[in-house]
Amino acid sequence: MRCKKILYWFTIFYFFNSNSLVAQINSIKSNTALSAEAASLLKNLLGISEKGFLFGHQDDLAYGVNWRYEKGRSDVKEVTGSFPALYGWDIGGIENENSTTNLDGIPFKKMKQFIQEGYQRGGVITISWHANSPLQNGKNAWDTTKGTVTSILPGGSNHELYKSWLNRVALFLVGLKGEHGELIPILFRPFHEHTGSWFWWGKSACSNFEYITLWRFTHYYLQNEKKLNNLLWVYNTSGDVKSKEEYLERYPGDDMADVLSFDAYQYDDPLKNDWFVQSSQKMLRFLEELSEEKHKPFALAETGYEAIPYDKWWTETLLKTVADFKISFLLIWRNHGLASWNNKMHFYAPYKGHASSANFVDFYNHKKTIFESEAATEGMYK
Ligand code: BMA
Repeated sequence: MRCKKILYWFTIFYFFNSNSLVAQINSIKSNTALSAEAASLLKNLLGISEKGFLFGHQDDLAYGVNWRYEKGRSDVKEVTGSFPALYGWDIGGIENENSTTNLDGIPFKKMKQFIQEGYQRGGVITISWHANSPLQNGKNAWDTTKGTVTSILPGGSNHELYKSWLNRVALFLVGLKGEHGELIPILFRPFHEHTGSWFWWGKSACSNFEYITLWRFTHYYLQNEKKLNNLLWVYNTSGDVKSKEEYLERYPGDDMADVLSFDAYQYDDPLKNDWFVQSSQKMLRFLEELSEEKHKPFALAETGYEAIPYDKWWTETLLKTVADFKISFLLIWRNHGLASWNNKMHFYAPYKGHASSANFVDFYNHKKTIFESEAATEGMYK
Protein backbone atom coordinates (compact mmCIF):
# COMPACT_ATOMS: atom_id res chain seq x y z
CA MET A 1 0.00 0.00 0.00
CA ARG A 2 2.70 2.41 1.10
CA CYS A 3 4.71 1.44 -1.90
CA LYS A 4 1.75 2.20 -4.19
CA LYS A 5 1.33 5.59 -2.59
CA ILE A 6 4.98 6.50 -3.15
CA LEU A 7 4.72 5.36 -6.73
CA TYR A 8 1.57 7.49 -7.18
CA TRP A 9 3.24 10.65 -5.89
CA PHE A 10 6.38 9.92 -7.86
CA THR A 11 4.32 9.60 -11.06
CA ILE A 12 2.46 12.85 -10.36
CA PHE A 13 5.72 14.62 -9.59
CA TYR A 14 7.40 13.19 -12.69
CA PHE A 15 4.58 14.21 -15.01
CA PHE A 16 4.20 17.63 -13.49
CA ASN A 17 7.87 18.20 -13.78
CA SER A 18 8.35 16.94 -17.32
CA ASN A 19 5.25 18.73 -18.61
CA SER A 20 6.29 21.97 -17.04
CA LEU A 21 9.74 21.57 -18.61
CA VAL A 22 8.11 21.09 -21.99
CA ALA A 23 5.90 24.11 -21.38
CA GLN A 24 8.95 26.12 -20.42
CA ILE A 25 10.71 25.14 -23.63
CA ASN A 26 7.71 26.15 -25.68
CA SER A 27 7.51 29.52 -23.98
CA ILE A 28 11.17 30.43 -24.48
CA LYS A 29 11.46 33.00 -27.20
CA SER A 30 14.46 32.75 -29.41
CA ASN A 31 17.08 35.39 -28.94
CA THR A 32 17.40 36.40 -32.56
CA ALA A 33 20.82 38.02 -32.47
CA LEU A 34 22.44 36.36 -35.46
CA SER A 35 26.10 36.80 -36.29
CA ALA A 36 26.77 39.60 -38.79
CA GLU A 37 27.55 37.08 -41.56
CA ALA A 38 24.45 34.96 -40.89
CA ALA A 39 22.24 38.06 -40.79
CA SER A 40 23.70 39.20 -44.13
CA LEU A 41 23.17 35.79 -45.65
CA LEU A 42 19.52 35.80 -44.60
CA LYS A 43 19.00 39.27 -46.07
CA ASN A 44 20.83 38.34 -49.28
CA LEU A 45 18.86 35.11 -49.71
CA LEU A 46 15.70 37.19 -49.81
CA GLY A 47 17.31 39.78 -52.06
CA ILE A 48 18.73 37.31 -54.55
CA SER A 49 15.32 35.71 -55.12
CA GLU A 50 14.37 38.82 -57.12
CA LYS A 51 17.04 37.81 -59.67
CA GLY A 52 17.19 34.04 -59.47
CA PHE A 53 18.14 31.12 -57.25
CA LEU A 54 21.34 29.54 -55.96
CA PHE A 55 22.04 26.13 -57.45
CA GLY A 56 23.16 23.56 -54.87
CA HIS A 57 24.58 20.04 -54.89
CA GLN A 58 24.91 17.55 -52.02
CA ASP A 59 28.46 16.31 -51.19
CA ASP A 60 29.72 18.07 -54.34
CA LEU A 61 33.40 18.40 -53.36
CA ALA A 62 33.78 14.99 -51.73
CA TYR A 63 33.00 12.65 -54.61
CA GLY A 64 31.25 12.22 -57.93
CA VAL A 65 30.41 9.47 -60.35
CA ASN A 66 33.58 7.32 -60.55
CA TRP A 67 35.81 9.42 -58.24
CA ARG A 68 36.26 10.05 -54.53
CA TYR A 69 38.32 12.68 -52.69
CA GLU A 70 40.30 14.13 -55.59
CA LYS A 71 41.35 17.65 -54.83
CA GLY A 72 39.61 20.41 -56.79
CA ARG A 73 37.11 18.10 -58.45
CA SER A 74 33.36 18.62 -58.75
CA ASP A 75 31.05 16.96 -61.29
CA VAL A 76 29.09 20.21 -61.55
CA LYS A 77 32.23 22.24 -62.29
CA GLU A 78 33.50 19.72 -64.82
CA VAL A 79 30.31 20.17 -66.84
CA THR A 80 29.62 23.92 -66.42
CA GLY A 81 32.97 25.50 -65.51
CA SER A 82 31.65 26.67 -62.10
CA PHE A 83 31.18 25.09 -58.71
CA PRO A 84 27.64 25.10 -57.35
CA ALA A 85 26.70 28.18 -55.29
CA LEU A 86 25.35 26.04 -52.48
CA TYR A 87 26.95 22.99 -50.86
CA GLY A 88 24.82 20.45 -49.02
CA TRP A 89 26.33 18.17 -46.33
CA ASP A 90 24.78 15.70 -43.91
CA ILE A 91 26.02 15.13 -40.36
CA GLY A 92 24.08 11.90 -39.75
CA GLY A 93 26.35 9.76 -37.53
CA ILE A 94 27.93 12.64 -35.64
CA GLU A 95 25.80 11.68 -32.63
CA ASN A 96 27.78 8.45 -32.13
CA GLU A 97 30.82 8.89 -30.01
CA ASN A 98 32.93 6.50 -32.06
CA SER A 99 31.93 7.63 -35.48
CA THR A 100 34.46 9.57 -37.53
CA THR A 101 32.44 9.47 -40.75
CA ASN A 102 28.89 10.42 -41.67
CA LEU A 103 26.27 7.88 -42.74
CA ASP A 104 27.57 7.91 -46.31
CA GLY A 105 31.20 7.42 -45.30
CA ILE A 106 32.48 11.01 -45.50
CA PRO A 107 35.05 11.67 -42.75
CA PHE A 108 33.90 14.64 -40.66
CA LYS A 109 37.44 16.01 -40.83
CA LYS A 110 37.26 16.19 -44.61
CA MET A 111 33.73 17.58 -44.49
CA LYS A 112 34.98 20.45 -42.36
CA GLN A 113 37.72 21.26 -44.89
CA PHE A 114 35.27 21.12 -47.81
CA ILE A 115 32.87 23.43 -45.97
CA GLN A 116 35.64 25.94 -45.30
CA GLU A 117 36.84 25.72 -48.90
CA GLY A 118 33.38 26.39 -50.37
CA TYR A 119 32.72 29.24 -47.96
CA GLN A 120 36.08 30.91 -48.68
CA ARG A 121 35.21 30.98 -52.38
CA GLY A 122 31.89 32.70 -51.62
CA GLY A 123 29.62 29.64 -51.60
CA VAL A 124 26.77 28.95 -49.18
CA ILE A 125 26.57 25.92 -46.87
CA THR A 126 23.53 23.86 -45.87
CA ILE A 127 23.56 20.95 -43.41
CA SER A 128 20.94 18.24 -42.86
CA TRP A 129 21.02 15.57 -40.14
CA HIS A 130 19.92 11.98 -40.76
CA ALA A 131 20.29 11.21 -37.04
CA ASN A 132 20.19 7.59 -35.92
CA SER A 133 17.33 6.44 -33.69
CA PRO A 134 17.97 7.46 -30.08
CA LEU A 135 16.23 4.30 -28.83
CA GLN A 136 19.61 2.60 -28.78
CA ASN A 137 18.20 -0.25 -30.80
CA GLY A 138 20.88 0.09 -33.46
CA LYS A 139 18.37 1.53 -35.92
CA ASN A 140 18.99 4.50 -38.15
CA ALA A 141 16.99 7.59 -39.15
CA TRP A 142 14.53 5.43 -41.10
CA ASP A 143 13.08 3.81 -37.98
CA THR A 144 9.48 4.82 -37.29
CA THR A 145 8.94 3.48 -33.78
CA LYS A 146 6.33 5.64 -32.04
CA GLY A 147 7.51 7.39 -28.88
CA THR A 148 11.06 7.97 -30.09
CA VAL A 149 10.70 11.75 -30.05
CA THR A 150 8.98 11.72 -26.64
CA SER A 151 11.95 9.83 -25.22
CA ILE A 152 14.36 12.67 -26.03
CA LEU A 153 12.19 15.60 -24.93
CA PRO A 154 12.73 17.17 -21.51
CA GLY A 155 11.70 14.59 -18.92
CA GLY A 156 12.14 11.70 -21.37
CA SER A 157 14.36 8.69 -20.69
CA ASN A 158 16.79 9.64 -23.49
CA HIS A 159 16.86 13.36 -22.89
CA GLU A 160 20.38 13.38 -21.48
CA LEU A 161 21.53 11.23 -24.38
CA TYR A 162 19.99 13.73 -26.79
CA LYS A 163 21.80 16.59 -25.09
CA SER A 164 25.06 14.70 -25.53
CA TRP A 165 24.25 14.43 -29.24
CA LEU A 166 23.62 18.15 -29.45
CA ASN A 167 26.92 18.77 -27.70
CA ARG A 168 28.62 16.79 -30.45
CA VAL A 169 26.71 18.65 -33.17
CA ALA A 170 27.68 21.97 -31.54
CA LEU A 171 31.33 20.92 -31.35
CA PHE A 172 31.36 20.23 -35.08
CA LEU A 173 29.53 23.43 -35.99
CA VAL A 174 31.67 25.62 -33.78
CA GLY A 175 34.76 24.30 -35.56
CA LEU A 176 33.51 25.66 -38.90
CA LYS A 177 35.29 28.97 -39.07
CA GLY A 178 36.33 31.34 -41.83
CA GLU A 179 39.70 33.00 -42.32
CA HIS A 180 39.02 35.73 -39.77
CA GLY A 181 37.82 33.32 -37.12
CA GLU A 182 34.13 34.03 -37.82
CA LEU A 183 31.62 31.20 -37.60
CA ILE A 184 30.55 30.10 -41.07
CA PRO A 185 26.81 30.72 -41.51
CA ILE A 186 24.93 27.44 -41.94
CA LEU A 187 21.48 26.82 -43.37
CA PHE A 188 20.65 24.14 -40.80
CA ARG A 189 17.87 21.72 -41.84
CA PRO A 190 17.31 19.14 -39.07
CA PHE A 191 14.31 16.79 -38.86
CA HIS A 192 13.53 17.22 -42.53
CA GLU A 193 10.64 15.83 -44.62
CA HIS A 194 8.62 15.62 -41.41
CA THR A 195 5.26 15.31 -43.20
CA GLY A 196 6.39 11.97 -44.60
CA SER A 197 6.26 8.79 -42.53
CA TRP A 198 9.75 7.38 -43.05
CA PHE A 199 11.84 8.97 -40.26
CA TRP A 200 11.50 8.67 -36.47
CA TRP A 201 10.49 12.38 -36.39
CA GLY A 202 7.97 11.85 -39.23
CA LYS A 203 4.20 12.20 -39.26
CA SER A 204 3.32 8.67 -38.17
CA ALA A 205 5.90 8.52 -35.38
CA CYS A 206 5.24 11.70 -33.37
CA SER A 207 2.49 14.24 -32.78
CA ASN A 208 2.60 17.84 -34.01
CA PHE A 209 3.14 19.00 -30.45
CA GLU A 210 6.08 16.62 -29.95
CA TYR A 211 7.67 17.70 -33.23
CA ILE A 212 7.34 21.38 -32.38
CA THR A 213 8.76 20.81 -28.90
CA LEU A 214 11.68 18.84 -30.35
CA TRP A 215 12.43 21.69 -32.74
CA ARG A 216 12.11 24.39 -30.10
CA PHE A 217 14.27 22.52 -27.63
CA THR A 218 16.96 21.87 -30.25
CA HIS A 219 16.93 25.50 -31.37
CA TYR A 220 17.02 26.75 -27.78
CA TYR A 221 19.86 24.40 -26.87
CA LEU A 222 22.11 25.15 -29.85
CA GLN A 223 21.46 28.86 -29.95
CA ASN A 224 21.05 29.85 -26.30
CA GLU A 225 23.10 27.21 -24.46
CA LYS A 226 25.76 26.57 -27.09
CA LYS A 227 25.76 30.17 -28.39
CA LEU A 228 25.61 29.19 -32.04
CA ASN A 229 24.43 32.42 -33.61
CA ASN A 230 25.47 31.39 -37.11
CA LEU A 231 22.59 29.02 -37.84
CA LEU A 232 19.69 29.85 -40.13
CA TRP A 233 16.97 27.31 -39.42
CA VAL A 234 15.37 25.69 -42.45
CA TYR A 235 11.88 24.28 -41.88
CA ASN A 236 11.29 21.42 -44.32
CA THR A 237 8.42 19.12 -45.36
CA SER A 238 8.11 16.49 -48.04
CA GLY A 239 6.60 17.40 -51.40
CA ASP A 240 3.04 16.22 -50.96
CA VAL A 241 1.59 18.95 -48.75
CA LYS A 242 -1.76 20.20 -50.03
CA SER A 243 -2.31 23.55 -48.32
CA LYS A 244 -0.73 26.35 -46.33
CA GLU A 245 -2.56 25.15 -43.21
CA GLU A 246 -1.21 21.63 -43.60
CA TYR A 247 2.27 23.02 -44.24
CA LEU A 248 2.15 24.94 -40.96
CA GLU A 249 0.80 22.12 -38.79
CA ARG A 250 4.26 21.50 -37.30
CA TYR A 251 5.70 24.96 -37.81
CA PRO A 252 7.72 25.80 -34.69
CA GLY A 253 7.03 29.56 -34.78
CA ASP A 254 8.42 32.60 -36.58
CA ASP A 255 11.11 33.07 -33.96
CA MET A 256 12.59 29.63 -34.67
CA ALA A 257 12.46 29.21 -38.45
CA ASP A 258 14.30 31.37 -40.96
CA VAL A 259 13.69 29.62 -44.28
CA LEU A 260 10.59 27.76 -45.53
CA SER A 261 11.24 24.74 -47.73
CA PHE A 262 10.16 21.37 -49.05
CA ASP A 263 11.76 18.38 -50.79
CA ALA A 264 10.38 16.90 -54.01
CA TYR A 265 11.86 14.39 -56.43
CA GLN A 266 10.95 13.37 -59.97
CA TYR A 267 10.09 9.65 -59.98
CA ASP A 268 8.07 8.95 -63.12
CA ASP A 269 8.88 9.79 -66.71
CA PRO A 270 8.18 13.55 -66.92
CA LEU A 271 6.98 13.16 -70.53
CA LYS A 272 4.16 10.90 -69.33
CA ASN A 273 3.40 12.08 -65.84
CA ASP A 274 3.35 15.68 -64.62
CA TRP A 275 3.01 14.90 -60.88
CA PHE A 276 6.37 16.46 -60.03
CA VAL A 277 5.56 19.74 -61.79
CA GLN A 278 1.97 19.97 -60.56
CA SER A 279 2.56 19.08 -56.93
CA SER A 280 5.72 21.21 -56.69
CA GLN A 281 4.02 24.24 -58.21
CA LYS A 282 1.08 23.86 -55.89
CA MET A 283 3.48 24.06 -52.96
CA LEU A 284 5.55 26.85 -54.50
CA ARG A 285 2.36 28.92 -54.88
CA PHE A 286 1.47 28.84 -51.20
CA LEU A 287 5.08 29.04 -50.08
CA GLU A 288 5.48 32.24 -52.05
CA GLU A 289 2.46 33.68 -50.23
CA LEU A 290 3.83 32.54 -46.87
CA SER A 291 7.24 33.94 -47.73
CA GLU A 292 5.70 37.36 -48.42
CA GLU A 293 3.58 37.25 -45.26
CA LYS A 294 6.48 36.24 -43.05
CA HIS A 295 9.34 37.98 -44.91
CA LYS A 296 11.28 34.73 -45.00
CA PRO A 297 13.02 33.14 -47.99
CA PHE A 298 11.67 29.89 -49.42
CA ALA A 299 13.39 27.07 -51.26
CA LEU A 300 13.31 23.63 -52.84
CA ALA A 301 15.75 22.11 -50.36
CA GLU A 302 16.20 18.73 -52.09
CA THR A 303 15.27 17.66 -55.58
CA GLY A 304 16.45 15.63 -58.55
CA TYR A 305 15.71 12.86 -61.00
CA GLU A 306 17.85 9.82 -60.19
CA ALA A 307 20.36 9.15 -63.00
CA ILE A 308 18.57 11.83 -65.11
CA PRO A 309 17.08 9.51 -67.74
CA TYR A 310 15.46 12.47 -69.56
CA ASP A 311 18.28 14.50 -71.10
CA LYS A 312 16.32 17.78 -71.24
CA TRP A 313 15.12 17.53 -67.64
CA TRP A 314 17.07 20.60 -66.51
CA THR A 315 15.41 23.19 -68.69
CA GLU A 316 12.22 21.41 -69.72
CA THR A 317 11.12 20.13 -66.33
CA LEU A 318 13.06 21.60 -63.42
CA LEU A 319 13.48 25.15 -64.70
CA LYS A 320 9.90 25.29 -65.96
CA THR A 321 8.69 24.15 -62.55
CA VAL A 322 10.46 26.84 -60.54
CA ALA A 323 11.14 29.72 -62.97
CA ASP A 324 8.02 31.75 -62.11
CA PHE A 325 8.59 31.61 -58.36
CA LYS A 326 10.95 33.64 -56.23
CA ILE A 327 12.77 30.74 -54.60
CA SER A 328 16.17 31.50 -53.08
CA PHE A 329 17.80 28.15 -53.75
CA LEU A 330 17.38 24.58 -54.86
CA LEU A 331 19.63 21.63 -54.16
CA ILE A 332 20.21 18.45 -56.17
CA TRP A 333 21.00 15.26 -54.22
CA ARG A 334 24.31 13.42 -54.21
CA ASN A 335 26.39 11.78 -56.99
CA HIS A 336 27.08 8.46 -55.32
CA GLY A 337 27.57 6.43 -58.52
CA LEU A 338 26.75 2.71 -58.64
CA ALA A 339 24.75 1.77 -55.55
CA SER A 340 25.58 -1.49 -53.82
CA TRP A 341 22.07 -1.71 -52.31
CA ASN A 342 20.24 -2.10 -55.65
CA ASN A 343 22.95 -2.21 -58.30
CA LYS A 344 21.56 0.95 -59.92
CA MET A 345 23.23 4.28 -60.62
CA HIS A 346 22.49 6.76 -57.80
CA PHE A 347 23.37 10.30 -58.91
CA TYR A 348 21.49 13.53 -59.51
CA ALA A 349 23.88 16.00 -61.17
CA PRO A 350 25.34 15.23 -64.59
CA TYR A 351 29.02 14.38 -64.87
CA LYS A 352 31.28 15.06 -67.86
CA GLY A 353 29.99 13.01 -70.78
CA HIS A 354 26.53 12.34 -69.33
CA ALA A 355 23.67 12.65 -71.85
CA SER A 356 22.06 15.60 -70.04
CA SER A 357 25.30 17.64 -69.88
CA ALA A 358 24.49 19.94 -72.82
CA ASN A 359 21.08 20.69 -71.36
CA PHE A 360 22.65 21.29 -67.95
CA VAL A 361 24.91 23.90 -69.56
CA ASP A 362 21.77 25.62 -70.96
CA PHE A 363 20.34 25.52 -67.43
CA TYR A 364 23.60 27.01 -66.11
CA ASN A 365 23.48 29.79 -68.72
CA HIS A 366 19.87 30.70 -67.93
CA LYS A 367 19.59 34.11 -66.24
CA LYS A 368 17.75 32.70 -63.23
CA THR A 369 20.32 30.10 -62.19
CA ILE A 370 23.16 31.25 -59.92
CA PHE A 371 26.30 29.15 -59.58
CA GLU A 372 29.29 29.90 -57.36
CA SER A 373 31.17 32.37 -59.57
CA GLU A 374 28.10 34.60 -59.73
CA ALA A 375 27.24 34.19 -56.05
CA ALA A 376 30.81 35.18 -55.13
CA THR A 377 30.51 38.34 -57.22
CA GLU A 378 27.17 39.15 -55.57
CA GLY A 379 28.73 38.58 -52.10
CA MET A 380 26.36 36.58 -49.91
CA TYR A 381 27.90 37.66 -46.59
CA LYS A 382 28.02 41.44 -46.76
C1 BMA B 1 19.38 9.07 -49.52
C2 BMA B 1 20.33 8.17 -50.29
C3 BMA B 1 21.09 7.34 -49.27
C4 BMA B 1 21.79 8.28 -48.26
C5 BMA B 1 20.82 9.26 -47.66
C6 BMA B 1 21.50 10.29 -46.77
O1 BMA B 1 18.58 9.79 -50.38
O2 BMA B 1 21.23 8.96 -51.05
O3 BMA B 1 22.04 6.56 -49.93
O4 BMA B 1 22.36 7.51 -47.23
O5 BMA B 1 20.13 9.94 -48.70
O6 BMA B 1 22.48 11.00 -47.44
